[in-house]
Amino acid sequence: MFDRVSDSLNGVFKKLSGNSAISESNVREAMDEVRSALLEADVHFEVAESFCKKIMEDAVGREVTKSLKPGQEMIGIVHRRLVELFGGDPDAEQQAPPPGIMKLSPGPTVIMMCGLQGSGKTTTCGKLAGMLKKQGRSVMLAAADLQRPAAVEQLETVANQANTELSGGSQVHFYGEPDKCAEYGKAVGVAVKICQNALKAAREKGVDVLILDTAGRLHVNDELMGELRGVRSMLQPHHVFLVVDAMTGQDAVNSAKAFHEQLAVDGVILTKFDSDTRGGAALSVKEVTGAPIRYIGVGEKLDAIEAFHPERMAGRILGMGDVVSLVEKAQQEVTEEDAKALEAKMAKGELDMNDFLKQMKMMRRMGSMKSLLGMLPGVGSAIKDLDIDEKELDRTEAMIQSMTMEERKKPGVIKHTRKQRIAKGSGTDPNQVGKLTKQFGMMQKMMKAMGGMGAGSKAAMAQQMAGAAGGGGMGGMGGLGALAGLRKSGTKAKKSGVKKRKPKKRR
Ligand SMILES: Nc1nc2c(ncn2[C@@H]2O[C@H](COP(=O)(O)OP(=O)(O)O)[C@@H](O)[C@H]2O)c(=O)[nH]1
Ligand SMILES: [Mg+2]
Repeated sequence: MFDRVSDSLNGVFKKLSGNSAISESNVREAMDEVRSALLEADVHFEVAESFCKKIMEDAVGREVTKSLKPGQEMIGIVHRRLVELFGGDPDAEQQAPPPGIMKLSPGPTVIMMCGLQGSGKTTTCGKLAGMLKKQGRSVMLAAADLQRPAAVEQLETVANQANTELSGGSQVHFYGEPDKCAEYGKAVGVAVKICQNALKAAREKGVDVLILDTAGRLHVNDELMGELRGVRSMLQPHHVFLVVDAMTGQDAVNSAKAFHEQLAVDGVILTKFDSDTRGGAALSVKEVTGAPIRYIGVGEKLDAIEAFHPERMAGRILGMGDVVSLVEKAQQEVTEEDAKALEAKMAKGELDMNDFLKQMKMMRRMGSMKSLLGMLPGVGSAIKDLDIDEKELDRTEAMIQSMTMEERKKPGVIKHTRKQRIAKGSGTDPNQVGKLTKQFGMMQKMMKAMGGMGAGSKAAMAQQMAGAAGGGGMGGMGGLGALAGLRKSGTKAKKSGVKKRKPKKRR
């Protein structure tokens, strides 16, 4: 998402490192470059302008701390301003956790979703429902988009998917009146009526959270805004979330402004963050609309949603990685005992293909290999052009699954005829099976060596291995080693992964 902005900022820091102090002329030159990079990333021009101006003011005339190079000093300054740009507090000792969704008793907490057509409202309803379900809260999704019966059906499908695909105790209910679509556009207030009926149903069922999936249009217009204002004033939702497609850049920001003026939204959910866009919307939306980003959508699947942390995002842009998020993801998947057992096995070089298969499945539930590796400090930029083939992982899984338990424990015993059978069973060829067992042997040795290493060198090793895996082979196997230790070193990473920079007084 922020590749180009990241590159340009890092280029500036590198250049500045050659100087003994930060002078007005070299900062001015640097800021010209940063400004162009931001504009090129489709950042709103006023935002780019004020961002660079603030950094100039922070930097000029500041004596470089003895232990820091001017480049490093500048990273600190830019990091603070990025945190601020995303709506965080750069002076806070510890960042406040992102505000969650209100808990009311008796419920329900009412959430109204709004946004342009295709921005991802319906999908995001399902993602929020899944997130709440994980927290043990019951949810009702209500179809208040009556433009087409298909839109009502889509929400019902999403609610069913959230129930079947996502783990967690509570249920996701659905409320819809598809037959009312015929009245839409003729009678005023059909959508409002349905929302009221849904609220009644939600109260009767005693659900904790009611989410209203409202209609969108291709562009902001009075009719739509009138309808949405009606829903807002009659239902008095506790949260109004605006869903914004990150791919639409400045247009998205302009429409967000219009929505916010009419509906006073309390947060933006930026979708399609996984796409290859330039990041302009993400960098401008808070400054232009005043509404902070609360969640980001990172894929089409229902579990592809993350809470937005300004400080962590700033860290990702500056190539500092986001170890904290990675640790949190790992902690959701691995228990403490599992992690300990695994680490002991790894240190002894006893990790077998069964453990490997389990870990690989766990990791793949956390996200794509590239997105995970990108969260390690310094790795993101190193692998950004790398094409990590997720299908390679499918093949690896299939090959291991075609092996007997004995073979998984000691891949060395696999001889030629068995290789052929495994290849047949997994739709691969014997050479690939041979390559897998050979590489696995190598990895076992490497893991043994890694047992005694610190976290820093593990990350460096993971980076190296990711590079090696890029050409195919075991595609990203290297990341596993580094990830396995995360659970245990979680607290440590929290302290050292994303550094807090104290504000320094200007002279
Ligand atoms: N890659 C990606 N696609 C998304 C994301 N959120 C939504 N989409 C896709 O965007 C399209 C429109 O989504 P939908 O929920 O129907 O939008 P709505 O018209 O606002 O309700 C669908 O194809 C979704 O799968 C996301 O975070 N990442
Ligand atoms: Mg929809």
